[in-house]
Amino acid sequence: MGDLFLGLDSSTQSLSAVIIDLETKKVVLEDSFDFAEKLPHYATSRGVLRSEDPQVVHSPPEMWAEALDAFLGEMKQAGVPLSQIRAVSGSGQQHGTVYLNKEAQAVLASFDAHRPLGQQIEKIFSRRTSPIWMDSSTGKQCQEIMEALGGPEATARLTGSIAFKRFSGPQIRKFYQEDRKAYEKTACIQLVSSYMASLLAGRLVPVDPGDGAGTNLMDIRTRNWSQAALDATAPRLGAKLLPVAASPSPGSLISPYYQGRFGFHPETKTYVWSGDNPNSLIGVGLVQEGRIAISMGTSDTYFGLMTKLRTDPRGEGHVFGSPTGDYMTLICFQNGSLAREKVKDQHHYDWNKFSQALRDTPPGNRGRILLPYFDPEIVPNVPQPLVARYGLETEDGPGNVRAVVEAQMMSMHIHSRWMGVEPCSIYATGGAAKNREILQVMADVHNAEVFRFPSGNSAALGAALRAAHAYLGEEGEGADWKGVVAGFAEPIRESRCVPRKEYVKIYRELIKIYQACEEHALRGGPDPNPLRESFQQV
Ligand code: ADP
Ligand code: XUL
Repeated sequence: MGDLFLGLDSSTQSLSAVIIDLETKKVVLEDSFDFAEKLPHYATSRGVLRSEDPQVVHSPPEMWAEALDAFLGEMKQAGVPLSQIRAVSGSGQQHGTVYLNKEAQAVLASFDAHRPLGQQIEKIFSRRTSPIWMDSSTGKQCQEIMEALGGPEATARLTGSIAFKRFSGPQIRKFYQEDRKAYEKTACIQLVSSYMASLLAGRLVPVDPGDGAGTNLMDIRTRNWSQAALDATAPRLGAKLLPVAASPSPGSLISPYYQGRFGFHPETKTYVWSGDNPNSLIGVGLVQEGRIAISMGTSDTYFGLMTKLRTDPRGEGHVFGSPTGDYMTLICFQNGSLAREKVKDQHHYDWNKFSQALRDTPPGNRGRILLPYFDPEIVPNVPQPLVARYGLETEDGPGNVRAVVEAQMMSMHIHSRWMGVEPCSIYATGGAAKNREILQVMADVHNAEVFRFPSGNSAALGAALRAAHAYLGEEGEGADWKGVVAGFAEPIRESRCVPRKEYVKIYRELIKIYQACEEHALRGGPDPNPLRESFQQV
């Protein structure tokens, strides 16, 4: 066995790990640790804490730390060769913020290998729970920040996105406004990625520019915090953030805690973590412009690499930093897997029955449309849950299954037009990418070939590849991205789903109808039913 590299992905519902062997180009481990199932004492539902207000969604940061400890413990027990790991990096769900007090620094530096991590970090938080990307309770703060920065367009030009409710800046502003005392007691604000990296390094680790772009606080061009954005967000915020990490950023040694407790080699390097989406870009091998990937995890995201900066004039999409030093574009749809699951569960289906329903119903669903905003939606902006059906009975299981998947694919098509890319092939990843019937709808709606990857864990794989790339760079062996990703981030040829001409034509029409339904339900547009009925008659 050659040099091993570990990539972790601290996501909404679980912590995942991928270990790669760079010499043999093999994935030697792929595993996942489910928060709600393994750590029920945090009383989360699928990793999150909901409140009565559907817009407020948090998670306990202690749970993420306990998961890291318990997961590594499971690996040690199972005989995973942790001592052969040369370097570790990771992915965090983006935008979530962790609030640490002034004790944090000293506690991180003195972890005791004889005691579980969870117990040792109990006292480092100035806020017990972390608002995460599903939280949409900061509409007011978004408006205030954009006003201070000269409007939505100016905000997007400066930070890569207009102010988004889930982004870290608006969330920090809300915390400052609602709990000033706790804000003052906060010595350091971390993102999920930099918090997890800090637990591994045993010191406070900075945010990387890829994830920093998801805060509305970073100047997208200089990749440093923007003083104007900091001032628009909360007083003295700059003093509570470490400077954005340089790219590439030097590694540091893993905390001795992990040697003592799990048998890591004392020279194991840790590298700054990034967001799950920037790492997924690497995990699906998008190190050059021109292709698009769709990740279907808890959220659905549509993304690609971009060499020249371009922002979305409608303000729905984002520009993040790519780990290659370029940019990436991304659009995030909140009602991804959770909406598919909602429909599946409402009709008491399992995934096999869900797939069967897709096989049993005709593409175009005879013009029956579902707007599936079971949760508040990010794109398009839907502040409160809203489920609308056009010509579709609530009880019709197969009809609703097809309608939810078609809605998601058509929405992606409509809201990604600003990117100006008509992809001829799409890389699908995330938990739902294993569902071939979903991928066929994706191919037909987007008129593009769709490929799946051997690993559904593109974010964890991307993190392992980033660790390898950074390590080789530091060891003087030099590493180009194409060489590092070759043999790993390659789609399964046989998974190819080809768009079918007759259905592409149907979807071209249905997309117009879907757009009319969206206009009707969200912006009081004209009744789309006459359009729908004429479609049904063709
Ligand atoms: P995250 O990383 O956001 O936690 P994952 O990428 O691990 O999410 O995806 C998990 C999701 O995959 C589950 O919530 C589930 O809805 C979905 N999933 C699992 N199996 C299937 C399947 N056969 N068909 C469709 N979706 C599936
Ligand atoms: C991206 C986004 C989500 C999270 C959770 O902007 O909000 O994809 O990163 O995975």
